[in-house]
Amino acid sequence: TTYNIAVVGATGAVGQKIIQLLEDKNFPINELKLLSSERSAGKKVQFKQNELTVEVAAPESFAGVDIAFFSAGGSVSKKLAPEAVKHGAVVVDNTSAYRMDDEVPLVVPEVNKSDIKSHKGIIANPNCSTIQMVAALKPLQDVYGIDRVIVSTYQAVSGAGEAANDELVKQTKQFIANEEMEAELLPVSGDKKHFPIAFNALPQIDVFQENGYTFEEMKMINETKKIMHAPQLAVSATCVRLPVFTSHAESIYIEVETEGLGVADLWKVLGNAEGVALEDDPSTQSYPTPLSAANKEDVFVGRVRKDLDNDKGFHMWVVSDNLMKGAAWNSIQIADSLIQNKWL
Ligand code: 11C
Repeated sequence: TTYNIAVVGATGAVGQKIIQLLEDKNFPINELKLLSSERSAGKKVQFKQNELTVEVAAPESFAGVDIAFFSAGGSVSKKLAPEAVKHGAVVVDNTSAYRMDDEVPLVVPEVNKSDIKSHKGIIANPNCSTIQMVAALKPLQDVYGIDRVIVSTYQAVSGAGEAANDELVKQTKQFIANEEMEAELLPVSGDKKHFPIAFNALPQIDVFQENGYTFEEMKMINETKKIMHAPQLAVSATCVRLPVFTSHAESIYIEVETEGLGVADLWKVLGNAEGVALEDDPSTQSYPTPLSAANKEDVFVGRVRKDLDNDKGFHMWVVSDNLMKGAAWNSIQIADSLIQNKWL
C-alpha cells in the first residue's frame, strides 16, 4: 500500500529534512504534496526523479491526504491541522500548538509508541531538546526508577530556524572583520532585545514565563512528564543557546530510586536501549559532540558518572541532531508506527 503525504512548511529547516528522509527511507508514497505560506509558494523542490512545486497551504489542500506533517509554526498548525483532520488526514504536528492538549498524544516512539493508538487525528512531535532527553531517560526509568532530573542544555541555532543560522554566519564574519556584530533575531524573534550569538552563550530560548523560566525550559519540564507518564517526576531545566549550527547537547543530572548502582549498571541499560548509542570511554576520549552527532538518527550518550556525594545521583552528556531525532526523524518514526500498526 502507498499513501498520500503532505508536508506543510516544506521549505523550512525541518520540512526539508522530512522530505529528505521520506526519500532516503523509501517511504511508501503515492503522492507527495509540498505546502507552505504564500511567501515560499512556487519554489521548486527535487524529490526522487521529480521536481515538485510548493503550493500555498489551504484547507482544501488536504483532500485525499493520508498523513500530513506540519512544521510551519504554531499558528499555521492551529489554523490548518483541524482542517486537515476534517479532510481525513492524520496530522503529525511538529509545533507546540497541541502538545499539552489532553486529547493529543505526545510521542517519542522508543518511549511511548502505544500512546499513538488513541489519537483523534493529531499526534504531536515533542520539542527537540525534550525528545533526546526522554529517549535517554526512559530506559533508565523503566529499570531503576527516576525521582529527579536537572538538565542544562547547549542548543544549536538551527532550533530557531534557518534565519538563526544566517545570523550566526553574518556575526562571525563581522567579528573577524573587526566590525560590530548586528543582532536582529536571537535570542527570540520579536522580543525586546537581541544579543549576538557568535562567540557567545545566551541563557534564553523562547520567551520568559511569569515564573522566571523560559518557554523552552517549561516545554522540557511539562513535555517530559507527559511523555514519560510521570506527573510526579521532579524536572528542572536551564536552556542555553550556543554558536553551534546542528545538534543540541545536554548535561543531565538524575537521581534514581534504586540504591547502590554504579556507572556500569547505567551503561548496561543505555547500551541496549532502542535509538540510543552509548559513546562513553574516558580512556580513549570517547564521547559525543554536536559535530559527531550531526545528520545521525540516534541519541548519543557519554560521560556517565556517579555523583560524588549522592549515592543515587548520576550525571551524563546527551547529544542528538535537533533536526533529525529532535524533529524530522521522530516525525517519520511516528508516521511509520501509524502505518505498521494500522493506527491511521
Ligand atoms: C529551539 N527547541 O531549539 C527549540 C526549537 O517547540 O518545536 C523547537 C521549537 C518547538 O529553539
